[in-house]
Amino acid sequence: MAFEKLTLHSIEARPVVLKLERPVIARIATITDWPLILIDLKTEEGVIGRAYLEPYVVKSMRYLVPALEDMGAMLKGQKVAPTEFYEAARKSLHFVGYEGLAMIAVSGLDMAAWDAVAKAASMPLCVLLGGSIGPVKSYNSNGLWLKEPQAVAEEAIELVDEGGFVGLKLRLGRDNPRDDLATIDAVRRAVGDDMALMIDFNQSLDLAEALRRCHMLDDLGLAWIEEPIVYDNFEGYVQLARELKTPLQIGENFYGPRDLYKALSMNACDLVMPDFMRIGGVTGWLRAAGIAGAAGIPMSTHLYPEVGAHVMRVNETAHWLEWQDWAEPILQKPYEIKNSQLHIPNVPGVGLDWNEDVVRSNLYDG
Ligand code: SMN
Ligand code: MG
Repeated sequence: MAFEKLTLHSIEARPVVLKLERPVIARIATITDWPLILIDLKTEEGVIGRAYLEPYVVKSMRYLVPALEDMGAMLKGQKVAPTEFYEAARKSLHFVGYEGLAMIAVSGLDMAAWDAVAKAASMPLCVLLGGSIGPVKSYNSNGLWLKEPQAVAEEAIELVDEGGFVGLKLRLGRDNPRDDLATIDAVRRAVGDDMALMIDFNQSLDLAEALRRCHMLDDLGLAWIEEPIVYDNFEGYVQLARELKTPLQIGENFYGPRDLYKALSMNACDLVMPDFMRIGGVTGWLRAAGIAGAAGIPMSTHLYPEVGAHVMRVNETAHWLEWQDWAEPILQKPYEIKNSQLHIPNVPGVGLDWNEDVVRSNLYDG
C-alpha cells in the first residue's frame, strides 16, 4: 500500500500562561508565570500534529505566535515532510537571523510536523525513528531553586518521592558561596550519597568568580556543573573544562547543531544538553545527536520531557532526561514516571493531547 501523503492545511498557535507550582528563583531571574504556546499543525487529511513551546518570557508569545502562523500560511498545501519544512522555515527567516525567536518558531513547527508524520504512520515517534518504546533514565528538575538550605533539603526529599528519582538538579549562585555549599551538604544528608546531584548556576557568574566557585565544588562528587557563565562565552568554558575535574555541562542555549559542533570542536564542555526549542526541534536534535555521538559526548535533554523521551531512545550517547512537569496541567495524559524512568505511551506520535478546559481558562490575551 502506498504511503498516504499528508498535506498542510494550517497552523494554530495558542498562547497559554500557567502558574508555576514552584517558582523559578535563579540569580538571573524569578519566574512565577510559565508561558506555553500550543501548536496544532492541521492537515487536509485530518491528522493533527501537536507540540508546545516554553519560551520563558510571556510577552515573547506576541511575536512567536504570528511567526508560527506565517509559517503555516507559507507551507499551506505542501506535503508534510519535517526536514523540508525545517529548511524552508529557516530560509524564510534567514535575513532576520537564524537564532533567537526565529529558531524557536522553527523548532515548534518541526516538533509538530514530526508528530503529524508519526501519527500518520501509526507509530510512536521513537519507533518511527528506528527505536522502540522503553524507559528513559531521568532526573528530577522540578525545583531546588535559591532558597534556604534546609528548605531545599526538605524539597529534595519531596522531589525524590515524585518518581523514585536517583538524580536531582539543584540551582546555585547565592551571594555567598558558603550558602551554596551548605545547601549541597544539607541535600546530601537528606537524600544520601547514592543520589546523582547535578548543579546549575544558570549563567550567573563571571569567569573569575566561576573559576573560584567551581573549584570549591570540585571534590563533592557532583554529576555535573552546568552553565556557570554566560552561555556564549565558549573561550571561558574552555578554561573551566580544562581546570575542573567535575564534568562541565552546557547546551540549553545552543541555537542549532552548529553551536554544539563549535562547542565540541573547542573542547568547551564534557557534556551537552540541548533544548528542543533552540536546537531546532526533532530535526535539529537528531543532527546534533549525530555530532555528539561521533565525538563520544554524553547528551541529556533540556525541558520538553515528552519529545525528549522519544529521541533519547535512539540517541547514541543518551545520558539523562530532564524531568519537569511544568506543562502537565495542559496535557490530557501526562507521561508516567517511576523508578526514575519516564515511560513513553504506546500511542502514535509523541502522545500530546491538550486538556481543553485548562487551555481555555489560561489563554493569554496580552
Ligand atoms: C532552567 C530551566 C527552566 C527555566 C529556567 C532555568 C534551567 C535548567 O536552566 O537547566 O533546567
Ligand atoms: Mg540549566
